Amino acid sequence: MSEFTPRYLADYQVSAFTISTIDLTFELDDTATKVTSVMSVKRQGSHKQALVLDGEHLTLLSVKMDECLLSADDYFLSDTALEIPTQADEFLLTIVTEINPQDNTALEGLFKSGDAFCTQCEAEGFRRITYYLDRPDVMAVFTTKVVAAKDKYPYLLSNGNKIATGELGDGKHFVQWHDPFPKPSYLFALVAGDFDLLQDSYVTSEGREVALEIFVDKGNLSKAEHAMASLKHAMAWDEETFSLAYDLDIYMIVAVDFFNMGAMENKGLNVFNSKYVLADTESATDIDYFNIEAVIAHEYFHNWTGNRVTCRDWFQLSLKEGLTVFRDQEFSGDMNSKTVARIQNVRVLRSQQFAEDAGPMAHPIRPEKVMEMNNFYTLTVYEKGAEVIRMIHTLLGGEGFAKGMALYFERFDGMAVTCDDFVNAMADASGTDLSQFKRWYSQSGTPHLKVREAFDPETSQYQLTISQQNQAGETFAAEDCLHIPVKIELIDADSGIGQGQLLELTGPEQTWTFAHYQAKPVVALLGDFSAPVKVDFEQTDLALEVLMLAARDGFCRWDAGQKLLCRYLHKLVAEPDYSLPESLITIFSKILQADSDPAFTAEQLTLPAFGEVADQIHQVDPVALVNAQKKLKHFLAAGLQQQLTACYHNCRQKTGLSQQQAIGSRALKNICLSYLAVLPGAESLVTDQFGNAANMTDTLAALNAAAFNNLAGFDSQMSAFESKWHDTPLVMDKWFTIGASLNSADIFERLEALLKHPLFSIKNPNRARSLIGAFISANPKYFHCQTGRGYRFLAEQIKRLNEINPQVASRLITPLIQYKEYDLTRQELMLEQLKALRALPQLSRDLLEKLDAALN
Ligand code: 0A1
Ligand code: ZN
Repeated sequence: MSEFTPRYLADYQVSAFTISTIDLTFELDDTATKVTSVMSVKRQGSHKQALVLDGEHLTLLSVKMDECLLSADDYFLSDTALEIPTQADEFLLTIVTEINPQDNTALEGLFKSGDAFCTQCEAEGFRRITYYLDRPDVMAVFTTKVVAAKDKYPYLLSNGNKIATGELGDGKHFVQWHDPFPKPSYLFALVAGDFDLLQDSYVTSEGREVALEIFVDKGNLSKAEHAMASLKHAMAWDEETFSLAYDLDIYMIVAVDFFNMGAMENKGLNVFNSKYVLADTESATDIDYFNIEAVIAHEYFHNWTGNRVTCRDWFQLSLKEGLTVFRDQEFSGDMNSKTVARIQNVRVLRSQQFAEDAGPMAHPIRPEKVMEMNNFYTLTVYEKGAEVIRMIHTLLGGEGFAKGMALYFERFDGMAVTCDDFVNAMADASGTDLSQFKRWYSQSGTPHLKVREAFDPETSQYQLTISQQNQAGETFAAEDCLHIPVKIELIDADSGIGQGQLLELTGPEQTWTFAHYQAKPVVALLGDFSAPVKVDFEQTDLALEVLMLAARDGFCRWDAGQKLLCRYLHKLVAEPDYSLPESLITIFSKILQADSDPAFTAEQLTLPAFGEVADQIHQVDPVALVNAQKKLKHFLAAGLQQQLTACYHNCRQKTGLSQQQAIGSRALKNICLSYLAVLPGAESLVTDQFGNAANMTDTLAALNAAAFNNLAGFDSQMSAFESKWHDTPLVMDKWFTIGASLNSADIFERLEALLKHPLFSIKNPNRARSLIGAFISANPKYFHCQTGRGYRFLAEQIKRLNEINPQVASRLITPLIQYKEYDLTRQELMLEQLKALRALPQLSRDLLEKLDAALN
């Protein structure tokens, strides 16, 4: 079947036709929306090819070329295309289609989120609205008229500026919008509904007054304030950092409850998962606040990196995503603690992206082969893509990078371009040779650095040797060395004073010599995590302890502690009775005493994630790893009990803190609680915090501690929580998540009961993820249980989702396709489920691509 054949980057060809304008009219109806599209089409170059428009799940009502109505004999219609074998070079094409938003549970194209109509067109959703050249390098000026009943849909929104409104008969009204910026179809959006509206305005550095509008479900107005403040911060930051100002007179954000992803950057009309808009201190955690600020900024930054300059084809997705993630990370670092924000990025890479890069769906940040584009909105394209941009920033310096950005916009504003175009602009503007660096776009698999050191007291010379090992790929040979920036710091063993330096590793192995050291210095490697690599370097416990306290680079201080903890987790996995050294207590006691930022101390005390350690151990027994984590946690909790208790109460009593300080203090308090809760007699502490919590961060910390340790108060706390938050969907998502992560042998009966809960709906992606996603990621002990019941549970839910929402199904299958990470028993149990899924009739393209990659 043609829709199931892969596409290759190497086959890219410019479009045979262009569309310069499209005039759309939507007559909205739950089950039969009529879409009329009038397009100016022009042949591009001299050829005789037919016009082939993309279209899926559409009912074609009519096709007109200029004034001539076509009959079914004049075109070919298939499940995926409308082919018009015309010889005309330039014409007006009018197409009328009918679509069914109500039944659109895939949430691509036009769908219903509760009572509102809403669209999602990236990557290839526009073809579910009308027949079109649905590819990012076809850019048109859109005019959109929306017609609907006025009482149910008082707000009718689309991209650009409002140009006309009016009343029609039958209680209907219309609004017409015009977006002056030519754009690809994936940036088209339409929303219709009844909302509360938060309004504000912003005057840009160019003097443009921009109306800022956030639309939320009725009753949620006060929960949009943080999003609005974040938007204004993002607008100011982009002006200050990159001299980029907003370009329309209105910027709208709509929060919806049904959404597959985080948010979407449609020109002038962002559509957001309500999770990334709504917050107040009672119902949202500090992490929610951080994420809202980051996602609001991410979508706003796309206006330049994505919309003004877009992607030539979908293989170039990282052109906009890697760059925009880098920009939002920098913004978050500036708005919060830079080091803590960086640590969070690295945790995501190590615990999830590395596994993706080691699994069957591994791909370069610029993929070369794609079957279903929605499968490539990945941690690799986004997060590793951002690391690649960060390395350019490191190599060029902030000023060089800013010059590169300026040249990029000077050359490509209004165009659809490639990753190479971006790197060339960076190279040309800064006079840096980035030709070798470009290989990062073609390689997959996490590069390995091997590090050796030597010290000669005679000559006072210290030598550092670094080699690189990379995996071969389609267009990348293992011998093709990468250009890797390695930030180091050499700490004088006597004085504790450090010297920083940037090394550029370009060959298979290089040695650097440093003179004038009386004693062997301690090296802090990969400052600020200067490259997305794994490092094999056997530093002693003592060296790591020096780094934990003395490295100037905050990331390195944190990383040394994580390495130490990983080392002992590995030992415990191999030998469950291994007795842990007292030195661990001594060093973490010093960490607790150090006068650091509490948010940073909390990070230092957080154990490496399950996924991160699993990725480091060949064919790990997952339950042995869970037990190792538990043992290490008990050991530290028991050894540090007094200090943790004092620190906990100290944080709890603090008053008069700034918002930032309060967030840090809560983080530290709650990590202390998570340790103390594993000790006997901890119930009262958890119950007390649950009962007295003044915000959602503290409430959830208590509930999580109760769930993790299966404490006696858990069920009554969950009931109290449910009664209080029954009507607040985003908070009930948290409730389902905690229910699914309970450490209790009857978890499977509980999961079945949660699936039947009146508030559970598998059709809502947030809700599906809050239960199924939480179980597979936050409950490794039972997900990986020996009976295979966890895998069976997941496979059953994927089977249901395959027909309802293939994108959600495809994301949830991740741990199963990464089966090679685990021991042979688990591998077999996972394979059994993968094979059963592969045999399903009506398998979606999304799942099929992943299953074939995993099983072949
Ligand atoms: N461009 C959006 C992400 C996004 C991608 C696909 C979607 O639907 C299939 C929705 C959103 C972003 O980077 O925020
Ligand atoms: Zn994005």
